[in-house]
Amino acid sequence: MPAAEENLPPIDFTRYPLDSEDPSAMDALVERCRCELDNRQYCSLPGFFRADAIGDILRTTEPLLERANRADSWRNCYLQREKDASLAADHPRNIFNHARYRMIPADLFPETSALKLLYYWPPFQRMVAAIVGVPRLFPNEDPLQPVNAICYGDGDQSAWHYDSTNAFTMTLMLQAAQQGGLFELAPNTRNGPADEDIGYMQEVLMGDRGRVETVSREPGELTIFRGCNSLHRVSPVQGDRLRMMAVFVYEEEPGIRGDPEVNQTVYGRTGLET
Ligand SMILES: O=C(O)CCC(=O)C(=O)O
Ligand SMILES: [Fe+2]
Repeated sequence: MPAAEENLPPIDFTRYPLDSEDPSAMDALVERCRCELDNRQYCSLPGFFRADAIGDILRTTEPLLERANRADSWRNCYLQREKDASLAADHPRNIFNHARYRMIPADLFPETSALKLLYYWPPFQRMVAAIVGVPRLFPNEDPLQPVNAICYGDGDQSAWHYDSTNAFTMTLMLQAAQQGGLFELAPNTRNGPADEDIGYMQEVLMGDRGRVETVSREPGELTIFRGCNSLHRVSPVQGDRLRMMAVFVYEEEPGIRGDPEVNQTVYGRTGLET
């Protein structure tokens, strides 16, 4: 590999020519993804990372797990853990689901990790900005939040939830579970925190599958989704193989750091000590 290429993220450039000098090389792909994101609230880029690179990432990520925080709680879709007695028992605010997984924060990954190479690579930031329709994206500057791996073992799952702070979320599948661990999404269960479709949300939270979509996830596949207005979850994992997913968060302005209290809940530490 030529020296100049050594520090590029291991994208399959034949399929996704982010390295091209032709500025129109990505146009068709960006357009397809924009339409998918608008219509379904998610878009997928299968085989985005080369298969050989995924093996290396798994080998270097698994040992970090022993230092990862384990979440294990019952929560509603707003990530709250207490009921609101003033509302009906079947109000979404009072419907609780079990969440259990481990989260590897950004500061445990070396700077040379392929996940960080991708996250900090300007052509990737430009591609994502074009897909989500904003002029520019910036890395999150929290020590813990920008690049994570979320890992689910046998019996682990996430609870139906909204991603409250960001307009979109990006994930890269590293390893699928033997069984289960499906990424499920109910498109447009709300238009925003003040405009929720309570009936539709109740339907999803109480197990009706009618409007729920299962999003295909193959190792190396990148997915961009609007988790802020579409309930989503990871179904229970079965079997010994860990389901491992990289999660990336970009910001629309520079200098954004996380809330230390949120960090304490998610990672078991504030991030202020690093
Ligand atoms: O693990 C996944 O596929 C999705 C995780 C998730 O819900 C999120 O990162 O917001
Ligand atoms: Fe989420």
